[in-house]
Amino acid sequence: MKTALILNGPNLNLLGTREPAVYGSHTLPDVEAMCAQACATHGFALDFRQSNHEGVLVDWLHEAGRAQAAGSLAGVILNAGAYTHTSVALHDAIKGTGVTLIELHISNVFAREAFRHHSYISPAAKGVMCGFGVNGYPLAIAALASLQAGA
Ligand code: CA2
Repeated sequence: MKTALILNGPNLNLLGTREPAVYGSHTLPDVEAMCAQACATHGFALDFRQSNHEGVLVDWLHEAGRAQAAGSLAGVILNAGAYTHTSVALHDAIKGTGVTLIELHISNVFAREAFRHHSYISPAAKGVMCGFGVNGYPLAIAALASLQAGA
């Protein structure tokens, strides 16, 4: 069974505590439970992580690249939070490892402030999903399953 690695960036540990109009009222543990359900449906093992530190996310992407090369990882779903809009290091880590990655955002970043319209992740991602609330997480897992199936 291959693993789906779900990485969450800065401040996503605050999910459900503030800004419910933008991000909804589910907490990150709620999201992890939704992902566990979706992974069970699609035959993936789940590895779900969050960090507020850019370098930790870079290290996790390197680990993911090695795991995918070894055949144990299906791919990564990354909600890089605000690092989406700032991080050349995350862009380079995705490109450098060649890992299959789906970029995910809870909110529709294109309907928000202009500084959220540019992503350093998108050019290195296989696909991008945003604006579906936390339901985007299980939807991205389904997308990863369709990529695995060659669809
Ligand atoms: O919509 C998304 O998922 C974002 O990646 C969330 C980031 C934001 O910087 C991106 O532009 C879009 C922010 C995550 C912070 O989440 C919070 C949740 C609740 C309370 C405070 C922050």
